[in-house]
Amino acid sequence: MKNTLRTVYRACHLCEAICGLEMKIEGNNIVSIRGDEADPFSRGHICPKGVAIKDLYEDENRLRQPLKKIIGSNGHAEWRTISWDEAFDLAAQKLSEVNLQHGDNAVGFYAGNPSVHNIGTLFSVPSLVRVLKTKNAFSATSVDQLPQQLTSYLMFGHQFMITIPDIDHTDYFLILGGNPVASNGSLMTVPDVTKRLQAIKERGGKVVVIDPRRTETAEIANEHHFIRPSGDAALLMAMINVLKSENLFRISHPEKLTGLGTALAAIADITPEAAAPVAGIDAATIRRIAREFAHAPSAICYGRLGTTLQSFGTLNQWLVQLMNIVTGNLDRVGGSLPTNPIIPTTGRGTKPGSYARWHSRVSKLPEAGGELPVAAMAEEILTKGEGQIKALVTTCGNPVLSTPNGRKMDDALASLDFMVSIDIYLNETTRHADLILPPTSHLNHDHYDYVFNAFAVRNVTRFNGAVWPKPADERYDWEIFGELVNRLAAKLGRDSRPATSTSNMIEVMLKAGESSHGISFGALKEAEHGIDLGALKPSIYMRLETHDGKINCAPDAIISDVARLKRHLVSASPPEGELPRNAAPVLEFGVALRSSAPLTMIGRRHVRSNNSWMHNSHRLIKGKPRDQLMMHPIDLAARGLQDGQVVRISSAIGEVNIAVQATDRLMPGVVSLPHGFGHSRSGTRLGLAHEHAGVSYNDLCDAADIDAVSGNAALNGISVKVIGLARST
Ligand SMILES: Nc1nc2c(c(=O)[nH]1)N[C@H]1C(S)=C(S)[C@@H](COP(=O)(O)OP(=O)(O)OC[C@H]3O[C@@H](n4cnc5c(=O)[nH]c(N)nc54)[C@H](O)[C@@H]3O)O[C@H]1N2
Ligand SMILES: Nc1nc2c(c(=O)[nH]1)N[C@H]1C(S)=C(S)[C@@H](COP(=O)(O)OP(=O)(O)OC[C@H]3O[C@@H](n4cnc5c(=O)[nH]c(N)nc54)[C@H](O)[C@@H]3O)O[C@H]1N2
Ligand code: SF4
Ligand SMILES: [Mo]
Repeated sequence: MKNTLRTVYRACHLCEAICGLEMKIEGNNIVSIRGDEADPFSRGHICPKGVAIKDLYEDENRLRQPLKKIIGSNGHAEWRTISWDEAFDLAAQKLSEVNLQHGDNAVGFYAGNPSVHNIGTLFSVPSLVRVLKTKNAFSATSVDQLPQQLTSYLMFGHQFMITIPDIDHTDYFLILGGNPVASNGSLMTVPDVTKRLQAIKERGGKVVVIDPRRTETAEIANEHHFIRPSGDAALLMAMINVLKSENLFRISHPEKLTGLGTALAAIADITPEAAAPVAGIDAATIRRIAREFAHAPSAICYGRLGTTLQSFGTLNQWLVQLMNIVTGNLDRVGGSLPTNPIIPTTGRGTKPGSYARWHSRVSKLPEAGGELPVAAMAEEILTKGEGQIKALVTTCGNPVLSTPNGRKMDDALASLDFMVSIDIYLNETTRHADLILPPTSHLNHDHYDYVFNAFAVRNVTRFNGAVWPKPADERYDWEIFGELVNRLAAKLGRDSRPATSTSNMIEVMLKAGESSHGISFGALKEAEHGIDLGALKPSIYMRLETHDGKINCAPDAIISDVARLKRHLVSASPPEGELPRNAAPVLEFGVALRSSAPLTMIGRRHVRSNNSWMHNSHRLIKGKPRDQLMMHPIDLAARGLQDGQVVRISSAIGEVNIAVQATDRLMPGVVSLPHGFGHSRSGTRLGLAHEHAGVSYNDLCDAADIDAVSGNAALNGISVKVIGLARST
């Protein structure tokens, strides 16, 4: 029978922008993928990753059946395909054995980033953690937005009360440590961000980017200022003090604030002059930006990964919120305000969060939202004693490449008694597993963006059914979790609930939230391009979930970290006269001229990559290499290095060799390396990625470097030395 060509519409599940896709399908073949012009939110926008969904779907390396590791007589691992029944039996048997022998915390759990793009996984994870009763649950949250969630919990009373930049209505957008033009936005679901940023300028507004690199976003902004890595907290404190001293506070709901006096007192001594050397931005500019921000009819202060994945992540996020609060921009149209999704993520029936209810065994890092920081995971596996992790379940994650000290993580995972990974690839992490359980392709299941509808710059919603039913011998992620949970519950004598399908979950949750928007599941399914529910509306002051219904401007845990920042100010300030206040003159006389001087390393993202797992797509990996160490010509010259030369980067804990790329788009003294590479590790099944291996940023990161309040890893702003190796040809 001849296959007919049909068109299906689907939200892209690869990044937070959730673009609508129009896919032409013929039989089992994807004929074409382009942006869905009729999606009211993404308006036809698409990036190269969306098109590369075809590669991911067709990838011969993508796993479809359970794999069991067998150690051959030569000591080498071989993988054998086994039946689902055998696989579930093995997993339940081994995990329950470890649990019964060593206790509840002996089975650890790690969930990575794609789990939030996939409700089948997202809604299944809690039942697995519940049946395991483990306190050793980790996720990519603590190498990402944990400081943001924790700040929302401590100030607003709910970890998911994340305020979103109202990009379409703002007059002034101050972006610290985010590069949405490359990342397509984060904790700001914003398809087509370039057009929306340009629209701010077209309507006479201003976009100001603060970043150690002149990024793709900085290129289209009105203004960009280099900042020394980790200088944001000092900068923000100084700006708030300028506003206070110049009577520029415009607080909209003073009766809804507690602790503002305490907060301001704690930071009062950080003047623009005190912040300038640490931020690398001169005092006059700090004053000017602060004034412009306050005078703009509406303004947004937004800090993303560059402000969270560093030593002062929680302080930064607290200060971002204070900037918005004191200028009346929190909860203002054109400011920073929460969404009102049709399936609520805050309010009744949701989990407001928690903090420090328990601590990790070895480094005593605090729990947050029921999880421990992943910076503690390797040591919790490697350190003997009661509560040691002996077995691990991972899903949607590649902690070997994405969390600090990948080599130690390798050692830790290799030492486990048993490891099972629910994952679609045999990669740097899952190669350590004894068993891999691959869920069916994303295109084979229904899709709903529970998380990203809640973080979008407009209130939007969209449900798309599966492109194809799943092949009979494959399993949905929720089926895999359901089966594991049931069998574990039976072996451990614990309760479990039957697993439900993705659409059932949505239907049930929608009924619970139906009153607010009046959209039925039927109507949602019908609207295959998604439904626009309008611009964000002020509501946070009515929705606060703190015990007194007010914003806590001075949470104890945060205020007590201000002293650490002040110590940093002293230690990080260069000696008088050595570093000019404005970053630009560093080009001529900067500290970087000393060849032995350490450099500060930060990460970067590229639109053709996504964390560690898309380097196996030929559409994405082709073209110029994108894995080099970027360095300013001044720093290259000081070390006698040349563009393209192979260099050795060494940190306190490791070293890697990689080609260097000259660029003046980086602050002198700062180097930039993307994370997610490092595919030369043996025993993976990633043909193309292996050929474009690169090196892993996180092989250089010490797990002891954390944001003290949240325990989030401080992967940006690490100190490295760079020396030349062979000349390039
Ligand atoms: N140095 C440095 N490190 C970083 C960052 C940085 O900026 N710099 N960024 C951090 C951030 S923000 C994040 S979110 C983390 C990400 O950290 P992780 O989530 O641990 O890593 P990913 O590379 O996203 O790995 C995704 C995994 O999910 C699998 N996968 C993909 N789709 C599916 C699916 O549908 N089902 C299942 N079961 N598996 C799937 C892939 O095969 C891969 O193994 O990395 C962090 N690490
Ligand atoms: N193409 C692509 N898109 C992605 C991803 C991807 O890997 N590739 N990952 C997705 C994920 S999981 C996430 S969480 C988001 C992240 O989305 P973004 O937060 O937009 O991520 P980045 O591009 O890493 O931007 C961080 C910026 O912080 C800067 N920076 C580093 N240190 C500092 C500092 O101390 N201060 C300041 N002010 N800036 C600093 C860096 O130079 C960089 O430009 O992107 C998502 N989208
Ligand atoms: S921007 Fe993100 S959501 Fe849009 S097509 Fe690219 S990867 Fe998919
Ligand atoms: Mo992330």
